[in-house]
Amino acid sequence: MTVLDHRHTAAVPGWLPGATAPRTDPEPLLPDAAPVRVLGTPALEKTDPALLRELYRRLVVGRRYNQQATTLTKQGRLAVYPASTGQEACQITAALALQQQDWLFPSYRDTLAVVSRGVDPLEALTLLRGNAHTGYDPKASRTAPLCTPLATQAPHAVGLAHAARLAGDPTVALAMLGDGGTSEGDFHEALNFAAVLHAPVVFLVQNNGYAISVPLTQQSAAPTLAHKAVGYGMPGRLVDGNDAPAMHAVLTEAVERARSGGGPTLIEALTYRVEAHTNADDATRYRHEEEVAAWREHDPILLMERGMRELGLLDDQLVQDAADEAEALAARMRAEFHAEPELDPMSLFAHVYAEPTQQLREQAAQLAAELAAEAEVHH
Ligand SMILES: Cc1ncc(C[n+]2csc(CCOP(=O)(O)OP(=O)(O)O)c2C)c(N)n1
Ligand SMILES: [Mg+2]
Repeated sequence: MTVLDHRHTAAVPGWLPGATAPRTDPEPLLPDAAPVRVLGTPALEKTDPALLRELYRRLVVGRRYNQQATTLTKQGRLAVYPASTGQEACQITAALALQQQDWLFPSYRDTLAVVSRGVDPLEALTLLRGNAHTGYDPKASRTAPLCTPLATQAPHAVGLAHAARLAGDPTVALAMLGDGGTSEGDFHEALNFAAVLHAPVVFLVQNNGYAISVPLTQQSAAPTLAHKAVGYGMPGRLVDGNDAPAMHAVLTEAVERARSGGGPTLIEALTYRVEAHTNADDATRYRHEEEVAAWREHDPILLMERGMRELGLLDDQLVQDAADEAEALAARMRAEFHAEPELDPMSLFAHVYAEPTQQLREQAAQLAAELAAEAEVHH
C-alpha cells in the first residue's frame, strides 16, 4: 500500500491532485508595494523617543567609525576597509534587532554591525588589518567572522538556526548580504533550506545598487530583490534602508516572527554605498557624481536629524554627547593603530585542522625556512 502525503491529495479547486498543485498562497508573501518608511510619516510619532535617541547616537558614532577606518587605509594602517558609509542605518539596526542569544552572520561590509553588536571596535578590524585571524571570539559574541566569499554565510546561518530550533533553544540567526550576493548559489540554497525547514532565520539584503562596478540592472531582472522570497515560500519585505526607525521596525518584526515559530523572512533594504567598493576601487569609473549627490540628500543621519527635529527630540545635549563619543572612538582607533601590528606569519597554519595535513606541514616548513632566510639577510 502506498502512503500518500496529505498535501498531495488535498483538493485544490481547478487543480488536479498531486505535487504540482500550489501549496502556499503567494499573496501574503508578496513584499510591500513601496519601501516601508517611518521618518517623515505619522508612524514616527508612535515610535519610542528613547529608541530614536539611541538610533541617532549609534548612527553618528557609526559614521565616524566608517570615516576613521577609511582614513586609516589611506595611511596604510588598515590593509582594506569596505566602508558602510551611507548604510549605517542598516548596520546599527541589524545589531539592535537581535537579542544576546541570537547570532549575526555578517559579510565583509558589515564591520559596523559587528561593532554595534558589542564586539570591540578595534578587534573587529583585525582581519582587515592584514591578520589571517578573525580577531574576535565568534562564540563569545555570537557573531560569525566577517565573510568575504559572497553569500557563504547564508547557509551557515540557516544551519545554526535550524540546529537551535531542533534543540528547542529560542535563537534567531540574521544573515547579512549584498545585492550581488543574491545571485550566488549559496543564496538560493540558503533560502530554500530555510523555507522548507521553517528555520528561525532572517536574511537582510542591503541593496546598495552595485556589486563593485556591476549595477543592479545587470545583476537581476527580479521586480525587486524582496520578490525573490515568494519563490521560496517566505515573506519578502521592502524597506527604506536609510530610514533607521523603519529598518528597526521591520527587522524586529522579522526576528520576533522567526523566534515565535513563524519561519524565515527576506528583507530588502534600499540603500547606497556612498564610498567606493573599498579603498582599492575607483567608483568614478562606473557611476556619476549626480547619483551620489542625490543619495547624499537621502543620508541616514540627515533623515534622522530632520525627523527628530520635527518632534523636538534633537536637543543640543544629545548632539554634543554623540559627537564626543564619536571623536573619542576615532581618537582611540588612531592611537591604537599608530603602532605596527605584530603579525606572526606562522600563525596562518594554526586552527586550520585539529591535526595538520601533510600539505599544511610542508607549507609551514617552507614558510619557516623563508622567514629564517629573510631574518639572516636583515642581520
Ligand atoms: C564567491 C565570490 N565571488 C566573487 C567575489 C568577488 N567580489 C567581492 S565583493 C563583490 C561584489 C559583491 O556585491 P554585493 O553583494 O552587492 O555587496 P556590496 O559590496 O555592494 O556590499 C564581488 C563580486 C567574492 N568575494 N566571492
Ligand atoms: Mg551591493
